[in-house]
Amino acid sequence: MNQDPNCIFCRIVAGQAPSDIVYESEDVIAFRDLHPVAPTHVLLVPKCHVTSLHELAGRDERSTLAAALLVAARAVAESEGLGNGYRLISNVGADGGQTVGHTHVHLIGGKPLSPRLL
Ligand code: DGP
Repeated sequence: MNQDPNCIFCRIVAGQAPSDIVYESEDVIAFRDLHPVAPTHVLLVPKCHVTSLHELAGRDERSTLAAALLVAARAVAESEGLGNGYRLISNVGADGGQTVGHTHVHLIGGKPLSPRLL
């Protein structure tokens, strides 16, 4: 599996950095964000190092990893009791506000969120 030893999320995947893991499958890991913005704030992360969702969509011809991220989102939403709904966000690149260069989707919920994104 493609891994980058300098990437903090690769280090979490490898068990070399601490994290609060809430879900794991063959291809995806999910752990609580270090700086939560809502009662539930979980990061859904492919185990292999791909820099962004844009990059992943270009490589993942059968959408296997993209689908695995959505399956993970559903599982985490269920286990976190988010029956009233939640939000998925993926920041892509510098203008998208991405600060960690390893694909991740934020799952945010546990309170009513504004319909306004910005
Ligand atoms: P983004 O801006 O979309 O790239 O979000 C990156 C998120 O990753 C940000 O909300 C904080 C979180 N984060 C950064 N470093 C760590 C870490 O070492 N552990 C955990 N759990 N979260 C981290």
